[in-house]
Amino acid sequence: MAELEGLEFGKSDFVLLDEVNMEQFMENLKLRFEKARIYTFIGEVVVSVNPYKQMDIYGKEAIDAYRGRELYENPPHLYAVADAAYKAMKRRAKDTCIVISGESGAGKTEASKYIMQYIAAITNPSQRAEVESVKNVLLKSNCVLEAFGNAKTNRNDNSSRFGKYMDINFNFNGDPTGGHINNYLLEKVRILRGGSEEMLGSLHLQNDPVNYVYTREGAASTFYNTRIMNCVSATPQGNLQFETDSESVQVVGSEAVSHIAGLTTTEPDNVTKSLLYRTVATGGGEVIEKGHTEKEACFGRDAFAKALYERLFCWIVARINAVIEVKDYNPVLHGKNTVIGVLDIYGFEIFDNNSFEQFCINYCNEKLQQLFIELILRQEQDEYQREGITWQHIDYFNNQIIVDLVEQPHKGIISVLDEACLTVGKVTDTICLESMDAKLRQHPHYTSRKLTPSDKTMEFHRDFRIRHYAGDVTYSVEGFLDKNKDPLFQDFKRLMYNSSNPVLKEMWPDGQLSITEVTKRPLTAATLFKNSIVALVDKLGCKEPYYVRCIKPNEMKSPVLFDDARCQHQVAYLGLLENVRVRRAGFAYRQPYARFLQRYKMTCEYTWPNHLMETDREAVEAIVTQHGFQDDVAYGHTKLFVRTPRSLFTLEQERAALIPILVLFLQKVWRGAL
Ligand code: AOV
Ligand code: MG
Repeated sequence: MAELEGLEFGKSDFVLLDEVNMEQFMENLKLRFEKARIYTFIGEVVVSVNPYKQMDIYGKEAIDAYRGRELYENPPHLYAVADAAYKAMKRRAKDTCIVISGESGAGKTEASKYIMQYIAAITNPSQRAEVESVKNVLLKSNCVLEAFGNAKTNRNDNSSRFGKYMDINFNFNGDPTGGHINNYLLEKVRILRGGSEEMLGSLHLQNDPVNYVYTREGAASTFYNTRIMNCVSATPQGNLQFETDSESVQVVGSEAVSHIAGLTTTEPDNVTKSLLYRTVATGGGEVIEKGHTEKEACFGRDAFAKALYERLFCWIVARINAVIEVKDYNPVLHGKNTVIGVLDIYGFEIFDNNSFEQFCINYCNEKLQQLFIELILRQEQDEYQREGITWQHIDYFNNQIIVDLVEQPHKGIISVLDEACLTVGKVTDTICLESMDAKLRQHPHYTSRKLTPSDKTMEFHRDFRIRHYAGDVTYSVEGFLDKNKDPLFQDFKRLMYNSSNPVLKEMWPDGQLSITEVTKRPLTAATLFKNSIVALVDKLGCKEPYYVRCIKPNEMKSPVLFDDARCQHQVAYLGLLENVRVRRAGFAYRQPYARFLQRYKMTCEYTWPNHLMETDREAVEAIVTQHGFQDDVAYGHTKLFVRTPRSLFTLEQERAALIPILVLFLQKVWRGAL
C-alpha cells in the first residue's frame, strides 16, 4: 500500500483509481511521469515509463530502503519487485521469475540490469570470493551479449535484437551460485544493417568485460577470433557484389573474396565456389554443381552473412553458459538450489510494414499473455483457496484462440507456412496466402483482403491481418517463405566446416554432411521459434511470476514529452486496464492481520495503542466494523482481504490525518507537557 508519496504525485497503485477507465489511468500515468515518478504498481506488477534521463533512484540508499521490505512499504520501484521475487525464493524456497515486457526502447534491458544489480547488491553479505566471482560474471555477461546482440535501430540506440532469458541459481543461503542464458530469435537483419564500423566501435568499448569472460576460460585468443568473426559476418552483405557477364555470374573484384577467405581461414577458390554454385543431388543420385543466377547468389550471400552471425552469437551464449553453469552442486551438502529467472524479451511490434519477424515476436507475446492470464488467475485462486475464501470466477478475454490460430497443428498459420515450404515446386508467398485464406477463413481473428474485399487498408495477394489481443496487425506475406526456410546452401556450411580455424569448425558441425546425406528437411524457422517459446513458457509456468511492464513515453527519446496517444496505445495492448480490473475484481488488497493492525490500529479506539482481544483477527474486525466496511472484506485464515481499494484508502487518509496529531501528542509527552 504505497501511499507514502502523497497525492500530488498521483496514485502509486492503479488499483486505487476511483474508477478503472482509460481516462483515469492515463491521467495518473501522465501525472506521475511529469512528477518524475516513473514507477507505479498494479498490485504486485510494476508499470514503468522510460524517463530518458538519469534518475537518482538506484543508489545504495535506495537499495537499503527496499531490502527485505514488503511491497507496499515503499514507493513503487523495480527494487520492490526484485526484492519480492528474491524474498519468495529465499523464504519459501520458491523458483520465481521476473518477466519484463514492453516495446522497443521502453526500458526493458535497463530494467533487467537494475534488477540484476539489486540482486547482486543484496546477496553475499559476507563477500565470499567465489560468490563474488559468480556475481561478476553474471553481471558482465550482459555486456558481452549486448556487444554482439544489440544494434542501433531507429527506435532505440541500443536495441537488443534478441530475446533473453537468464536463470540465476541460488544456494540455500540465498547467494548466487551460477546461471544459464537462453536466447531467442536474434534479429540478424537489423544487426547487420547496423553496420560493421559501429559494431566494432561498440566492441572496443566492451573490450574489457569480453576479455574477462574468455580469459577466465584461459583462451584470450578466442576473443580475438570472435571479433574477427563479427567483422566477417558484417562484410559479405555490404561489400560483396555480383555481376553477370555473357553467360555466368561472377564476383565483382577479388578483394572481398580474399578478405573473407583470410578471416575465415578458408581457400579463396572455395569461397568463390560457394558463392557462385550449389551442389545438388539429382533424382538419379548423381551429384552435380549448379551455377547460381545473380539473384540466387545475392540471396545466398545474405543468408550466409546472417547464419554466420547467428551461429557466432549462439556460440558466445554457449561459452558464457559454460562459464556460469553451476558446478559441483551437491543438494545434500548445499540444500535446495532455487532459481530466479529474468526475461527481457521484445514486446508487441506494430509497424507500418510487418513481416515474418513481427509475426514471430507477436506470437511470442500472445504466448506470454496467455501465461500472464493463467498465472495471475491461478495465483489468485490458489491464495483464496489457501485462505478459505469463496472466490467468484471472473471472465475476461482469453487469447488462447489467437495462440491456436498461430500454432495449432495442421490448421494454424505456422503449419500452413511449413507445408508451403516443404512443397516441392514453385510455391510463392501469394500461393501460401491463398492456402491460409482457405484454411482460416472462418477464424474470427484472421482476415485478408480477399476475405474482406471492402477493406482497402490491405493489399490483395499480399496482406493478412491477425486480430491480436493487443490490437490488429497487418502482415505482408512477402518474404515469409524464404525467411521460414533454412535458406543456407549446404556449400556454405561445408566451407565453414572445412575452415582451419577450430572455433569456426565447431560452430558448423552440420557442414560435414555430404549433399546426399542432407535429405531430412531441417525444422523451419517458425517451428524452431515456436518450440523455443513453448519451452520458455513451460519454464516460466512452474515459477512464481513477477511482472515489469515498460512503456515508452515518446518517439523522440525526450525526458519531458508524454505522447498521450502512443502511451495509451501501449497501455491498451499491454492489457494494463484488464490487469487492474482482474486485481480489483477479486480482493484488491490482502494483508496479514498483524501487519494490518500495525498500520491502522491508531484509527480505532479499541485497538489503540494496544488491543485487548484474543487474536489479531478480532482486533482487525473491530477496526473494519468501526469504519463500516465489513461488507467489503473477507477474513482469511491468516490475512484480511479487502475488495475495493476505497476502504483502504479511507483508512489511509484517516491515518495520514492522525499522524501529525500523534506526532504533536508524542512531542508533548516527551517534553513532559502532558
Ligand atoms: P528496450 O530494451 O526496452 O528496447 P532499453 O532498456 O535499451 O530499451 O532502453 C532504451 C534507452 O532508454 C536506454 O538506452 C536509456 O537511454 C533509456 N532508459 C531506459 N530506462 C531507463 C532508466 N530507468 N533510466 C534512465 N534511462 C533509461 V529493445 O531492446 O530496442 O526492445 O529491442
Ligand atoms: Mg533491450
